[in-house]
Amino acid sequence: MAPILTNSSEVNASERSDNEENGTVHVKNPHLASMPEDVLYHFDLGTKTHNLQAMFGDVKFVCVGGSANRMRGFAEFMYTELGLTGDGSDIRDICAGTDRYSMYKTGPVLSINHGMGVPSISIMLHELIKLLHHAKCRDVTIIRLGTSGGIGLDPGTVVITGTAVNSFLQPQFDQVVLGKVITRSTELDKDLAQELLNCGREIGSYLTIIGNTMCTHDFYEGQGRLDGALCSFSNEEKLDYLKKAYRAGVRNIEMESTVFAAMCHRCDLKAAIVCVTLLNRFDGDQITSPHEVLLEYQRRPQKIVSMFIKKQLGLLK
Ligand code: R2B
Ligand code: URA
Repeated sequence: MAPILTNSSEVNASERSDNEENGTVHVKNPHLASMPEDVLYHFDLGTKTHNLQAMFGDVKFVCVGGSANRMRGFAEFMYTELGLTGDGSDIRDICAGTDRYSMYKTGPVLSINHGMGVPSISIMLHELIKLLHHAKCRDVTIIRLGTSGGIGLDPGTVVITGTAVNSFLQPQFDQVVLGKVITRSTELDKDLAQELLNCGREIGSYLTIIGNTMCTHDFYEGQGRLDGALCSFSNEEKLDYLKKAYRAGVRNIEMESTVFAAMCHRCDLKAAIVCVTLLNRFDGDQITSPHEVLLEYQRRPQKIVSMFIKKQLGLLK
């Protein structure tokens, strides 16, 4: 059995309190400080080629989500929500030099897409956290806005993650490093989750709850679907698994929450996950709602996050 390093073995107490005091984004990598240049390859940005502090130093909210189009739509939405004037032509893809990720900045809000699954979001987060660090950003809140499969909930319900758990229902993210497993905590900011819940309740036109979120490494077999190209289990076994997850407080399933929570926690970033459910997995596996309905569902987390940001900026009571 591979040795397990726990999160606490990585954390040095003085390092943590330091970060909490000045609010800057700290990378937890001793090698970075001695690098003459840092190329953020998948963003097509770098410390020598770009003045990251001038470009991003005022960022306070980072919103991430899977699809590039959805995150562009969110940036356009925030542009009007924040009352930014102009023709919107300054909403341009900062990462236009690469087709890996798209990034938009509207005032203090950065919107970035992360693709599907743990490896894709993890690469994005490494470069994003370094970017925030190089740009000397302070007091940053990061929120993932996503889609998910619901468990025992009507489609369209918004789930704010209480705890992100893995497929074994454990509140941890296991990263293989140099052939060994490092286990990291998936703790999220409880106050932030509550504030987002309050925004959802204030909007009131759909149900918003706090529940646990299960993160899997596959959309089909990994989420207990019977409709993939491969399936090795019965409908009864599938339902047993989903019921077990439900009893453990899991209310939705997606594919990025554990690594998102773990990396943000390790770097002292205040983080939350707000996902809409597209279907109730007790009722089926296929997503059959019309396109327009799904688009409206996907705007629900955006409205909650927008209200939260506006309240934080004093634009709303
Ligand atoms: C939710 O939706 C995607 C799969 O359809 C995945 O990125 C996720 O977490
Ligand atoms: N995204 C997922 O990961 N699972 C679903 O069931 C729906 C969206």
